[in-house]
Amino acid sequence: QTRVKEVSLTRPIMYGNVTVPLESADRRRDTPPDHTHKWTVFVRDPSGKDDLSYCIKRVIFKLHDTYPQPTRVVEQPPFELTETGWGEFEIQIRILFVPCANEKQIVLHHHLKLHPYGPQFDKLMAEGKVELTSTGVPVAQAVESIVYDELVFNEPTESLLELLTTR
Ligand code: SLL
Repeated sequence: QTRVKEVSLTRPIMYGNVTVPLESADRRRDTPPDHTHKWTVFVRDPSGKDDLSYCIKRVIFKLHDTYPQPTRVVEQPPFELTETGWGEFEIQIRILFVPCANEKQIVLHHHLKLHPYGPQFDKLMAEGKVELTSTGVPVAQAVESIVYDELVFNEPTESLLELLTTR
């Protein structure tokens, strides 16, 4: 495929996870009893309006080895995966592009966040907005860790240029 010289294209993406406490209604018969949270890891268009399948062919999420079949392949949008668990760990996110892009796959690393902590949480605590259990532990709440990023394509193929500029 012909590459277009001296052109560099960027495609904004967002990736990360959202987490909620695992409610009893969400437990399935095979959910391990020590699981406390339900989370979704994703790669998506930042605006939420577009789906990325015109340039992304597949996303492979590699989970912690404590999970059965830790390599999870998502072949179509939405490129996301929902699981339950008890612990935080690093998720490897491998992005493969459509063949006509002729681009190397890229690997992102995302630290799965389950627990509330950090400046935002400290502020809520200071303002007395966090409900505590009788033992002084914060009542589990929705948590997220999301990153905005840009895919950069240097000297894209003509097809990729067309794909990215006609949207
Ligand atoms: C650690 N960071 O250092 C932790 C590992 C592993 C989390 C966290 C569930 C696994 C399952 C799960 O939440 N694993 O029961 O399928 O040890």
